Amino acid sequence: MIKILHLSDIHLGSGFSHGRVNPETGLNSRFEDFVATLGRCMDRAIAEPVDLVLFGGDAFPDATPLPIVQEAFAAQFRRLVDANIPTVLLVGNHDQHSQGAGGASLCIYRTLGVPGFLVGDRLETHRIQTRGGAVQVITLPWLTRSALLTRPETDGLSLLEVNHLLIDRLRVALEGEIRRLDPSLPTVLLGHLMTDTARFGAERFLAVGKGFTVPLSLLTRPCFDYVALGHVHRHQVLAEQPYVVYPGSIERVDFSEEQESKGYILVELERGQTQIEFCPLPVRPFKTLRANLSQLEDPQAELLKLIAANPLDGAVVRLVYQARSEQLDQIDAQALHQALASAHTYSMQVELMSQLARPRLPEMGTGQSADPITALQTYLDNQPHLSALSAELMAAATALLAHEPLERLPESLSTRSIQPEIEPEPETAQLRLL
Ligand SMILES: [Mn+2]
Repeated sequence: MIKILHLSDIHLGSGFSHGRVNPETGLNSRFEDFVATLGRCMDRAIAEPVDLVLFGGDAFPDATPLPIVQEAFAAQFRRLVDANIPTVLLVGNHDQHSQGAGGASLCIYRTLGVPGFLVGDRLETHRIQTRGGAVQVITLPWLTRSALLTRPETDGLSLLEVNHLLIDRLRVALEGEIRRLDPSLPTVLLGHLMTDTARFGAERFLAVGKGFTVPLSLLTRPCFDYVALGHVHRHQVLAEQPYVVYPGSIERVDFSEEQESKGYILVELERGQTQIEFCPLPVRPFKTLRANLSQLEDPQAELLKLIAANPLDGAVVRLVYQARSEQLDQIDAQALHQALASAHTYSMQVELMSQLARPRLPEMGTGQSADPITALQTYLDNQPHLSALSAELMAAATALLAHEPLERLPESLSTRSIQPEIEPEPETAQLRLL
């Protein structure tokens, strides 16, 4: 049996806006939180001790972290070198350099020849000798289109067709690695990727459009004894035969992770009978307090009651309230600051009711998708002042999408002036303590 600690999505150096300067160290408190939490993962790896540490990618917010951030990361992982624990560092999308190949923030560990450290920046199989025996680890870093396809291959293809082609290429490349595996050894696939069945956290917004989605069926192969994933910040177990697991991020990167438990995975790897355990980390709570004050006589009392009803000690807090503009005089900001003082940091957001914009196109709300023609038709249906032009606009759009050259601009479009309806943007007053 081989004991593994699997952690992912450290994002060291992010979330500074939720911290404050520690006067004793001069450092941002959220940076100190992240370092302490990473330290707890290392403590556990060494105390067990585990035979292998797998890092699932996204060490930093980008490929060029500040030296102090690099140093803190290195100082923690260095402890594994001292404890003779082999470690695989996988390259995530945030670790890649945006231009060309190489240059990922983690490649320095290979360049320096750190004993026992492997960097996974390509699809490759590593055979690693551990105290618990030999293990094979296939590294599958975040793949971009250029890693698998050349420009002429994708010319003229739709995004969907490109994604199908990418998956086909990945399937072939992965098959090549699988055929060279030693079937007598336990095997781990370590991948930084989005699967088609993952429940998204913040990464949905961070990574949109930059990568592609890998079908779970590509990962649930009987040749794997554990599939260690990174990328999605919310911990989840996607399959059990074999286990396919996102440990999630080790710290809350932002408020989208307010409700998520944070932790790492302890794995007991054995051919056909792998066991896993999610180990929660005691991370700083995030707390959103919401109130709609617009119908209330005494908005200040309501806010103070809301704050008092919630334990905020040491939490990163945001107070979001809706109010009418004439109510703002009734709100005593100084008293709110005092009431929120036990929070680690806090911010306040006011949403002014009278100015709240109506949904521009209710038919096109979240979760809806439409082809361009349907979207344009919906837009025109909602713009009465354009109704006279609607037919011509639709015809012109249809021609454009069919790549038919427009002989000339429809006369009405070139001569008439169109007055767009101007909607006020929602007015949001923001107070944020850094
Ligand atoms: Mn990622």
